[in-house]
Amino acid sequence: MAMLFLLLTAGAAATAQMPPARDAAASLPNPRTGELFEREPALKAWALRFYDGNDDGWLTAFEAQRAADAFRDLADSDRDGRVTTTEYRAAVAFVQARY
Ligand SMILES: [Ca+2]
Ligand SMILES: [Ca+2]
Repeated sequence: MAMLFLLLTAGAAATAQMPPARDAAASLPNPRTGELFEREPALKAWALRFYDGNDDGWLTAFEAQRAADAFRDLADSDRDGRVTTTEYRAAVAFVQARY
């Protein structure tokens, strides 16, 4: 539980402090981003709840990219810029438990 709390705290802080666009390349939508959410229903529900900007029940490429960026920040608990399988699983479990 302590790990999950740290994960939440780090993720929330990182999201709050994250500049709108870190760099131009990162802000371009990745066509494969949607796969992250299609593969994991809990993540899709989370993404729709917080990143469906126009509330139409669908994630556009831009909405999905914002959600994926936020998820990566949340999942990357050691802040090394990469999400390992372990970090990914922990973050999915966190999203499932919390949302
Ligand atoms: Ca939408
Ligand atoms: Ca990491």
